[in-house]
Amino acid sequence: MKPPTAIEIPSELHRALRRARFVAVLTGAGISAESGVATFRDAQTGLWAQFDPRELATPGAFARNPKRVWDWYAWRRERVASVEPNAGHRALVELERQAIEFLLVTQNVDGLHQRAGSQKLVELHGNIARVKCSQEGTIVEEWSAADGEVPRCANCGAFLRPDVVWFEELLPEGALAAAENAARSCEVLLVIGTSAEVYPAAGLPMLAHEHGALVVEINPNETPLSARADYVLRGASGTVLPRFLSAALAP
Ligand code: BV8
Repeated sequence: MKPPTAIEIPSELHRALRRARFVAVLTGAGISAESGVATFRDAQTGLWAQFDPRELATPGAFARNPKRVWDWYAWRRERVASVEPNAGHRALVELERQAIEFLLVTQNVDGLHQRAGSQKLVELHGNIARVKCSQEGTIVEEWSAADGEVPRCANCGAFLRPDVVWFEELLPEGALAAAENAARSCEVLLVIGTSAEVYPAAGLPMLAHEHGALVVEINPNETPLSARADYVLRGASGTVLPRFLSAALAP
């Protein structure tokens, strides 16, 4: 049966969320779109319009042109620092407060979930605010570089890089294991604002489904997950999430 795609939210879905002991959430760039942070699918703006993010977010791109990659992340870091979490991020903080067991698994590197107040959270792809030595992997709190230069590690002299997971890089083991355990154990998995195309994160909804969870997609657009989700709430997370959660969690 094709899942309902209207934004009106079926009462059985409200009941399922109320009854769930363990609620898990997987978010992608779409939940930050209403904060003004471009998603990966959005055309990059301005200087970056000519580049495909997937071409820049790779070890090869950094090896070939460290300055271009460093500058792209510096620009994104500034963008993210200048925006605020939105109603979708805040709705998930309330869900975490009310759920008996809860885990938020995010693919996002923008740190907006933490700034909204989410605590039970794993970052599958790192965090753009953190910078590390590209050789030693040690996190660096402060860095400086001559104008236009890529900063270097004070210890070994290697270039610094953002502490994010690039394509063709392994995800942090602990984060992925926690995400997979949550997918296996949860009764409800909300999949919010992701094109469901980047693995291994995109495999989590089916892992949850195989273990009996109710999978709910919240996304204004169709994705490869849509046809297999139990429910699809076809709308923007900043609008749908607060409505869904206030009705479902109402005392
Ligand atoms: C790995 C951090 C093992 C960086 C990111 C060939 C060679 C090597 C690897 C592969 C290969 N083929 C496949 C792979 C695996 C690869 C992969 O999946 N590739 C894809 C392209 C097919 N994965 C990896 O490489 C991973 N590592 O597999 O290691 C390995 C090792 C070596 C060799 C082989 C395997 C690492 C993946 C992590 C990459 N890093 N981010 C950075 O941010 O700069 S991924 C990055 O892109 C994001 O983190 C995110 O995960 C992804 C984008 O996805 P979304 O978040 O979904 O965002 P997107 O823009 O795509 O979609 C937004 C959605 O929101 C849309 O659906 C839209 O409709 C919706 N939306 C819009 N507005 C709203 C909304 N929804 C709700 N409300 C709204 N208002």
